[in-house]
Amino acid sequence: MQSKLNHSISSQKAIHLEKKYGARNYAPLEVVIAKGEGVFVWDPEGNRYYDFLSAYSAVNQGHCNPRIVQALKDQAETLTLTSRAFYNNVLGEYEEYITKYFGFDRVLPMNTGAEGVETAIKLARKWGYEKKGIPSGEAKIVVCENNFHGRTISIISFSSDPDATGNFGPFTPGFTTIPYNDCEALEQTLQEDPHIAGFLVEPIQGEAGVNVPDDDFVSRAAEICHNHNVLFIADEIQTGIARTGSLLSVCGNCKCEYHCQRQNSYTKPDILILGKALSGGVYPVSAVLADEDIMEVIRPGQHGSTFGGNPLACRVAIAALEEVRENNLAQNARQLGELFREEMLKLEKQSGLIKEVRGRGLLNAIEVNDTDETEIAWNLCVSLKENGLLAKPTHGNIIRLAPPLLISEEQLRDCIDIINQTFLAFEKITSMPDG
Ligand code: IF1
Repeated sequence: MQSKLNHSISSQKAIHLEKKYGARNYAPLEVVIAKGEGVFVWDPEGNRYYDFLSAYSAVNQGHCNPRIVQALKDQAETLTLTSRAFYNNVLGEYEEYITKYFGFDRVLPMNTGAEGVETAIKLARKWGYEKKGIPSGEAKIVVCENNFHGRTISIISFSSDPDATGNFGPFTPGFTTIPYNDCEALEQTLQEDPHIAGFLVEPIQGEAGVNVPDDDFVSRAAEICHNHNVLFIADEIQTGIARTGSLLSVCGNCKCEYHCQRQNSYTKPDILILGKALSGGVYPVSAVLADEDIMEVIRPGQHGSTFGGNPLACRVAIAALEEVRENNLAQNARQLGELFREEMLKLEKQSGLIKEVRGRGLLNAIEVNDTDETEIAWNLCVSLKENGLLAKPTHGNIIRLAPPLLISEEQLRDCIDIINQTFLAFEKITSMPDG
């Protein structure tokens, strides 16, 4: 029997207020979250749900992770923000920690993922002019169709999603688009255009619907970039921090828990962009990592941010990364991800609702046999919610399924049962003559 959460307004009131006073830039599932702990969230009425979105892979370490929250509390009572006009006693410690953790010389700390991507674009362009010798103003960045890298004007300038670009022009020039997972197109583009500074890519496309490329796409793309003196820029904002079963998704299928420098399956990006779970969902923290020969092109006064690298963000990020390592979250994501896809493939054989199951680690998706009009995926998510599991469709008919990485096998099997029962019951109802 659930018990109402104290001091919270009702779900109905919360939805009413958002609809009355908020910009309409989202269309949420009709559920109100008032509390989060680990893999669970609760609504104001005390109903408990498994969170299978994880705030778009920001709470890999679980909601309100105790170690991360404690780090936030301790630092919040000591020093929150100094600006970079002065040194502080935390940033250097964090910079040493994160550069050694991921194996890079230097880090440029920012706040949101989009700021990290913008920073990487500026860094690549400047490197292109000052190191590669691209003529001033001519630098190009190659991106992939169906990319998602954020919502700023420059980033949507290279989006292929009409919802992301419609009536937001004019757009930033200097981007060339190729199909995703197409190394031949990348090779041809880099051969034809000597002014390419970088290739910006998601190792797995999240928003596009968990598009998993060929196993060798990342390593081949990086090699093609290096053959043409082009920077390989990995956007691991959603796929990184253990989400896809290794510390970074560019670690490929290797079996190491953390970094794969010692394994030949690791493709080290020239520029690595992190965000989301870099803070465990407790605070906006993003980071751009690169080695000295690239990062040195940014000099004092040429880039920055008021909150970038603030003491609060640094302490939270150290705790978030410690949680990943000490709880072997990458290994858990890999092992439970294999179990999850195995069970979903069994459901696919039983259910006509499922077109495809795909993913890596605990970043998975079910593509529903659906047309945009029928909204089957949306209605399935409503049924999942009623059965105690929260997920949301992306691009109409794809249900992304991404629980916090500390989920146990017992909890995951509980969720697999919920998904199985929901899909089979839904199919029975909708297949009835008046369904
Ligand atoms: C929304 C999903 C979208 C990202 C990658 C950069 C960013 C994101 C690979 C920007 C952000 C968020 C944004 C949020 C929904 C969610 C998302 F894929 F995760 F589901 F949109 F594609 N690179 N992704 O995934 O980071 O500035 O948001 O911190 O905008 O609706 P941000």
